[in-house]
Amino acid sequence: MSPFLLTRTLPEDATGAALRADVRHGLTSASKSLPPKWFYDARGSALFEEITTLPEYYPTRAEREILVTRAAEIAEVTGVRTLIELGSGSSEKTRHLIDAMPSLHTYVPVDVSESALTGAANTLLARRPSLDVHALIADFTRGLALPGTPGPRLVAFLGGTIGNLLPTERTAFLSSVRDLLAPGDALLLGTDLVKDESVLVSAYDDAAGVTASFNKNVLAVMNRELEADFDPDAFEHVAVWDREREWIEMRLRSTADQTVKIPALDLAVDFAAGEEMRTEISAKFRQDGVRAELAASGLDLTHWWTDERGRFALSLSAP
Ligand code: AVJ
Repeated sequence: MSPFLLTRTLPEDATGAALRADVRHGLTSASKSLPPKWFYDARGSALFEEITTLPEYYPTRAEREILVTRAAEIAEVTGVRTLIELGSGSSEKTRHLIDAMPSLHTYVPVDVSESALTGAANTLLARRPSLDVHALIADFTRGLALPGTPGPRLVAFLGGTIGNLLPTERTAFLSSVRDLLAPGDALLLGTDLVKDESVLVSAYDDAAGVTASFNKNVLAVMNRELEADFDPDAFEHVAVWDREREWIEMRLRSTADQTVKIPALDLAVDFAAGEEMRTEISAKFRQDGVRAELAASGLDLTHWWTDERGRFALSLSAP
């Protein structure tokens, strides 16, 4: 058996402290918001997996199509020996990449969820017992310390999750990734593309209401972790396309005047009827914008692949 290592770079209570800080900051601001990372407890992660199977939610299928079609080419042009995957989750799509990478020596999945990491590592090791897996429990938006592994290294950030960051956060994030790369290394980035508003809005407001449940799950997370008393039935799911900034915004709209208590923060938060709190942005991209954002962080776009229907892109860039 090859080694499976699990390294925790987050202190045990880092998550709790970050949640408290984010909720206090987000709910005491003039326009209320919460960062999307708090959707993903066990139920939220399961709801997201369900979203990826919905007819309206095309990004996962479109990205998988590109990975299946291009995996051999990606392996060939990168000659990758270490694959580092940020926000690896279940690593389901990564399987296609790994299967096409005969020279791969080490896989470094990085995620905040320990259970996702061990589950994914077990599945991959069953398929490829000779692979070294060094999983990192880490928040990749807060600077990464990577294990010393053989190059060339490929950092993969899939799913379009970069779209959850604001433009200034994206630049900071891409620059920190750039700083991890040596000559010969590369970044593989998944970005959802700008398209018809109706297609975009449906993807974030599905007929079965799964995305609505996913959105409201952040209320359940605050109820459990902060002893808050949010009533999920007193909020409505909203998904809107911001055509200037080219991002989808998910919000929760209060259906009544109400006051929510958050004892762990010693806080009471007033919501007016109709008031909206932003829970996620999901930016959509164009090739020129991706190229410019990469360049601003010292990365050169070298390859651009889309699915047949041009809905989603994978780009390869190098320092
Ligand atoms: C996992 C961040 C890529 O933004 O499309 C799905 C999350 N939110 N439906 C996205 C999400 C609503 C998803 N990412």
